[in-house]
Amino acid sequence: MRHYDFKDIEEKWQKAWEDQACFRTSETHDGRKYYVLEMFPYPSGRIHMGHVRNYSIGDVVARYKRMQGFDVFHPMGWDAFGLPAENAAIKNNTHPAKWTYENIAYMRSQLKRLGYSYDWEREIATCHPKYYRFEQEFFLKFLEKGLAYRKKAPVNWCPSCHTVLANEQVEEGLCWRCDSEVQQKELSQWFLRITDYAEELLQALDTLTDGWPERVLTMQRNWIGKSVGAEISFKVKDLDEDITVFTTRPDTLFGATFMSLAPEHPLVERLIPGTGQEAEVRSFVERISKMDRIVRTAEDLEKEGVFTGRYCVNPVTGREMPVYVANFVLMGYGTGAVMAVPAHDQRDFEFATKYDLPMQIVIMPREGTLELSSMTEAYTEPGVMANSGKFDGMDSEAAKQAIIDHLADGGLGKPTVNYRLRDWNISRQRYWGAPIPVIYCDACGIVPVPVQDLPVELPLDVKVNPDGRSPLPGCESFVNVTCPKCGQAARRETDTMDTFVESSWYFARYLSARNEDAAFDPRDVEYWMPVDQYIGGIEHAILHLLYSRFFVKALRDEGYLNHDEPFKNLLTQGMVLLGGSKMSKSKGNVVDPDEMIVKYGADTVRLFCLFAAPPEKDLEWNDKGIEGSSRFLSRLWRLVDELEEVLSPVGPCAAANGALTEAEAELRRKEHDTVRRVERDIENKFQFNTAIAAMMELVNTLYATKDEVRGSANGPKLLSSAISSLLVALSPIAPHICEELWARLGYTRTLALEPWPAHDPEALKTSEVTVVVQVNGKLRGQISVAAEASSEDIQAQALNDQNVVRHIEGKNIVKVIVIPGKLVNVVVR
Ligand code: ANZ
Ligand code: ZN
Repeated sequence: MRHYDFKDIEEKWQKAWEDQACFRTSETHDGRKYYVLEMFPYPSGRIHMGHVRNYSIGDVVARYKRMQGFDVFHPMGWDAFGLPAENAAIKNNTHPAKWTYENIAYMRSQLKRLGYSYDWEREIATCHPKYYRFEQEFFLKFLEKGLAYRKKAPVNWCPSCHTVLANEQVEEGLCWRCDSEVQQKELSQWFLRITDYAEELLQALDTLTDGWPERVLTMQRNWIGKSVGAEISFKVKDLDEDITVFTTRPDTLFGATFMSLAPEHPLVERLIPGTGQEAEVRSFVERISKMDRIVRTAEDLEKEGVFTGRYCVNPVTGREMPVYVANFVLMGYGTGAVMAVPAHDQRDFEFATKYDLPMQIVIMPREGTLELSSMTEAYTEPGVMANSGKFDGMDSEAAKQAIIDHLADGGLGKPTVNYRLRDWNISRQRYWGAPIPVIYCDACGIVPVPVQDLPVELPLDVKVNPDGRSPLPGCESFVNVTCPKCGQAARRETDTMDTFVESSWYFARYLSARNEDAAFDPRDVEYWMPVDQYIGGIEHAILHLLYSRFFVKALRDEGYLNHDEPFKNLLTQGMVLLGGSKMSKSKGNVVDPDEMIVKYGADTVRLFCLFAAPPEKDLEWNDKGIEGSSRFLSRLWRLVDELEEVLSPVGPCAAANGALTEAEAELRRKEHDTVRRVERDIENKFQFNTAIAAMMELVNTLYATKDEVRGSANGPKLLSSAISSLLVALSPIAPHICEELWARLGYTRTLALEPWPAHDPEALKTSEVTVVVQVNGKLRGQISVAAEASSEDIQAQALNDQNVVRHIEGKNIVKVIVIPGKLVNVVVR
């Protein structure tokens, strides 16, 4: 009896795979390619259980697809720039680079200890100049094309991180990292014009419906936020000014009774002089501009405003409309002006009620009527046009277009589409990021760094400031340069790029990870892209996945890539919970993967992660569960140990010769059925948990039949075949123990390189059994059915039996009782 010494076994096979370069990517580009990718980790220091789960899922997919004959690409790398490195450097008095590279080294060793089948030759770290050099090149291309631009903009400023945050990094008004309240500030920033791609990003989601979770598609659609409507102009009375609004409801134009402007609207200052309202308006504007944008868009915000003292004119009714400044109108959306229709818009209704402004009903419900005196809220549904001149009686949906056409004739309106999506602010006032490759020259202005001067290397000989401010502006050797255009003294940009830029193209860089001349080799791109299966957390449903989609399209248009979407299929795995909540340091409910590997071995940890829940569901960590997984592997170990002397390398799903006894047939049937089920469950949305359950059943059958079978003529071969099939099928999940037992069966070729066995449908057939059929308790027939037939099949066959048919003819079947394998009783009246 040999002991299951998982530590030695796991080390031994990890080394064997490495020595044999088992997972090296093929360079021949002549197979059926399959690119499986897990979201790369931030090198925070140690991997956590969420990583283990994510990467275990990916590894099973990679190993399984290899066995299925696919040419698999399975790389790993590090999302290595970012704030935590700087914070850690301040705290531990070290350098962000040192901290990052040490973390990478440790985490790489952790991943290796888990036995993941990565091609480590393709490893990338985004903080390496050989990586971000190409990112700087893309930036220069984008700049040339106008896809990157600089503008002064109100930005989200986190006072504690000393940096600007993207909209996506602000969660309910708080910094996503440190939960500080985010402030608004005006700064010159670099932007990527993702809005140029808004329509394509939206439309192309329809091409992903088969491969992406519906939930993620919906989140992206909402984030892009397309609104179809119109822009309509209103003349300001007594001034030579127009107010243009964006509306999704041109059908309500006859009911527009006042106008609401955003406090930041540039017209405000031009409207108020001489009205006597100046002071009141200015103090309101000042107060509201300081308020948080998120708070201002909340539905339950108390609507507030002030009259500007001016009126504009409704272009269809000629009615004068008082112009207000209102807190709920935002400058960043539409035109920053809203035609207020209190009868049909809830915010306008609340506002009009508060300030006693006129209302006018212009849409009637299709059934019944509306009355102003009894309205307690706006009527926002479509209906029939009323009080709208020649449009009266028309369906309001049809009237939208009719009114736009009517306005267009007079040049007062035009159809418009608005998107909620904003351009992507990529400027960060942080040190540990990729430098933005531009130079500011007093004479020449903004000068791009010539491409032959790339990379603009991030200087490493700096000390991080204890208060977190970037050391770059104070780093003379970095900042002071000569202008590439005129040769005069000039200054470098000291902002670095948002780390989401690095993760927007890393999946393509893996293909040519060591190519120093070009970001991508077209032949690699052509063959390997897009990623066939991407796996990661739902928290990236918007940010990372939308930016990556944008980058692929923008790089395609620059001629770097030749496909439209980066990720064909997406699996968002659930969280790992302990005690019902997400594992986190702050809650103190963390299970450390290292400890688990030491205690149970990598195979058990992997097995548990895959067995405890289907991949997209949350997984509750529990000691009983991992003990159970550990016991299963020990049970498998003992089985092979006990049978070793009768086992030989006959191959999985080996042919059976001659007649089989009942026990032999049962074992063979179970073997083939297990191969079939594992394959089916993996192919069907990666249901590893049910696949594992099937393999556990096979182990039970092996234990139940082994004593009877091992001595028979066919026995040793059948046992060898069944165990071989089991080892092949289990090896993507628990690869080390399977390799070890595989070798003990006498195989000399590495299991990782074995093809997936083909089960024999003939072997699945079982003998027939006889079932008696009663009608109202009296024996009326006998049918012969397959032993594994379902109740439905048995019932259908029973009701078709000639003799049974005679006894139920013309009667009502009240119910049918089926006892599979034995009896059917038909109750009739
Ligand atoms: C008149 C109207 C009548 C409107 C009505 C709605 C209902 P979505 O669908 O989100 O795009 N709006 C336009 N710009 C705005 C801004 N900068 N700040 C706040 N609100 C703004 O919504 C578009 C609608 O939101 C527009 O249609 C406008 O109000 C308002 F019965 O115009 B509507
Ligand atoms: Zn110059």
